[in-house]
Amino acid sequence: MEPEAKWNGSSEQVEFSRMSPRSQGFTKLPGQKTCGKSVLLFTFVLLISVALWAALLFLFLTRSKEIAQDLEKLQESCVYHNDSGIVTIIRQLQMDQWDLKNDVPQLSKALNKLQEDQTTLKSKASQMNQQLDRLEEDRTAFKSQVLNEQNAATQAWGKLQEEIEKLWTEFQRANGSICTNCPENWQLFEKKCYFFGKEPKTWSQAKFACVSLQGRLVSIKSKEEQAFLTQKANKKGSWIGLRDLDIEGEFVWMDGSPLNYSNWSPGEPNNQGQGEDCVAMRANNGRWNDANCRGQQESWICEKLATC
Ligand code: MMA
Ligand code: CA
Repeated sequence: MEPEAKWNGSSEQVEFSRMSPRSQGFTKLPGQKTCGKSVLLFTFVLLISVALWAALLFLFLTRSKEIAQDLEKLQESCVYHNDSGIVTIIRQLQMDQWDLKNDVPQLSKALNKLQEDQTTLKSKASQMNQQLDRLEEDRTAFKSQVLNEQNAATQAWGKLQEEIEKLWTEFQRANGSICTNCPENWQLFEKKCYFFGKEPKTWSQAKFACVSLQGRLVSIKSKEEQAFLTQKANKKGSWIGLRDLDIEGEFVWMDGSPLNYSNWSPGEPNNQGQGEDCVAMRANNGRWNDANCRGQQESWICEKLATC
């Protein structure tokens, strides 16, 4: 910068630029003095620029040497760093990879073993399932066998009781201690005779009809007697001798005995409409229902003791 400023700002330069166009150029220089000055100036400028160029070259060379040294150092440091850091990591990774490679056969062996175990367990599970199914079948079969045997035993026991009853009745009859005579149109069951009304009546009408036949509306004391009456009623709704006239819900037989055996229809007695105090056997199955005493039933059943 400095040499340039000197060059531009010099008095010779100013003077040179003030010269007329005719006086410019060496050949037409007006005097010896002016030519000498210019040569001096030119030489001086040349020297200065050579010096400057030399300085610049020197600076450039020095700087590039420094840069080269720096680069070398940097390279060395990189290499050094590579060795101690990245290379170590790479080595570690390689070792890990090696270890893993070593582990692979063991792992695949273990996997195979596990697969075998799984297969074995699966087959064992299916065997156990089969066994369980068989056991379940056996249990069901055994249960139904037990139930069958139980039913058979109950039936046998019932039959045996019937047989004993019959034998006992026969024995009493033979002995003369049991009466088996019933009037015409009355039917004998054990010690009693039964009459089955042929026309519809209210409960009171039925009661009087029985009395007029020297009997009373039937009292049922056992399931055997009930079975006999259900069968003989022949699918007709029939009044029986049971009512709760005095105390609601307290049913009493016409013979004055309490209600021990009963054969109510499901949901009965329900005293429907608060007006059901008399009991009838249902037509379809003979089971009992409390009904309105003033309503009619197709039939009614009287009883009396058999005579000798
Ligand atoms: C009838 C009547 C009742 C009996 C009910 C059962 C609707 O009334 O027979 O005495 O309890 O049926 O549903
Ligand atoms: Ca009822």
